[in-house]
Amino acid sequence: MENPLVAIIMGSDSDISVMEQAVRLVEEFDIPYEMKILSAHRTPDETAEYVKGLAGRGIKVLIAGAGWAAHLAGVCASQTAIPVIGVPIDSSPLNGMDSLLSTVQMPPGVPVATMAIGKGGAYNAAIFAVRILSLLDPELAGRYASFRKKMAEDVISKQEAESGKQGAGSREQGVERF
Ligand code: C2R
Repeated sequence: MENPLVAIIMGSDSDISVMEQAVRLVEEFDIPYEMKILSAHRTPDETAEYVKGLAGRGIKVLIAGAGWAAHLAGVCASQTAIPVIGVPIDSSPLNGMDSLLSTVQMPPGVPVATMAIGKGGAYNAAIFAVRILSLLDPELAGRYASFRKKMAEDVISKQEAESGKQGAGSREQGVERF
């Protein structure tokens, strides 16, 4: 994709099923992006070189997802001044609590905007990127306003449908989204 504005990276190809939630959302907003597999642990030199080049290439936001001891987002934040959004991935026997703490507990001075664990966090990472990019892009801000309006309308229509069912004994199970 030419002139990407968002970079989405992850520590392993095994993270793709989670991080594709972020990809889906940036695509929905027509934001140019690039996706890479890079590991601060396994490919430290390649990761540092890639991240140092982001700002010069016009990339505005970096989303970094990793599981286990997830140092990827923090290491990236140490190598660039662009905002880094971290997604802790629930790939380890600790179900992502290890990744959450290693992503969120950055030492003062090197922040990572840390999302929820797993698919919902990946989805929110992309929404957070949209919010950042919207600051300087009124057209994108307008589309994001419509997205929020639709989200509210969906909740209201579900509430109306639910109150119509009360006492009727026809309640279906909610749809699992993530
Ligand atoms: P494999 O499935 O490849 O063994 O990876 C990845 O994000 C993945 O969730 C297992 C997990 O290791 C994570 N990983 C990190 C880093 N590199 C890979 N946390 C890193 O640099 O922080």
